[in-house]
Amino acid sequence: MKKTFYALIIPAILTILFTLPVNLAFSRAFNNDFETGDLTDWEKEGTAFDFQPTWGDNPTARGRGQPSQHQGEWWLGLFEKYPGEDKAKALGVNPGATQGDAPQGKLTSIEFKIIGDSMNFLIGGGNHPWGGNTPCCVNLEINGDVERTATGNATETMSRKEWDVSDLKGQTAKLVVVDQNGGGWGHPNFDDVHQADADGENIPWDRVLAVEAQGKLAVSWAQMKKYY
Ligand SMILES: [Ca+2]
Ligand SMILES: [Ca+2]
Repeated sequence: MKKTFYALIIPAILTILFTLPVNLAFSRAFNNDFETGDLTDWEKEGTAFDFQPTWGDNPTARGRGQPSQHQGEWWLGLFEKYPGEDKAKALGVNPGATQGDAPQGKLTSIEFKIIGDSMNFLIGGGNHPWGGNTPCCVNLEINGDVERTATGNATETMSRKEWDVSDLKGQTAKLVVVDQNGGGWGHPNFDDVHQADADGENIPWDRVLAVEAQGKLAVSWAQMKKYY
């Protein structure tokens, strides 16, 4: 009787021990909306993202007359320089502070599998398309190729745009926020990106990343070590 008990219980415990941490690790969410208040899951280059994400409706705080219409509390507003009360205090800046258009750089997300039919996101800022000399945009990259791209419409106010990605299903992609423009309206705004199913329902990111985990690692070891 005792032998049977151990024969059953030990493999069960081992199974739980070996599968649980893996499932926990891969069922985490993606910082798709910057509500961590930092750039977790994203890698920055250049200086444009040094004070991102930005907190609250900073364009309104500076009297711009173009409310950001961001999701939650945090978003990428590359003209702004208000990275929340604590960081702003340390920087000696007040609500409404700006860094302007001059800084440039790019921000690249972790990789994820495309499992939805579409992707949607909030975008604003400059209208300098990819392919021009000084782009300011958000790109969907697969194997280094830009498969989809979007820009703002020369207003700080973000609106929701959508890409049809049904033909890209099963591929591994990443998002890249590009600021290669130091002139007028030389900044993108971005927030709250999702994949959606054929009915237009957003797919939770933990499900997207879990699918990725069955094939290859959703994040690099360097990123894993950073978050766990
Ligand atoms: Ca947000
Ligand atoms: Ca810029």
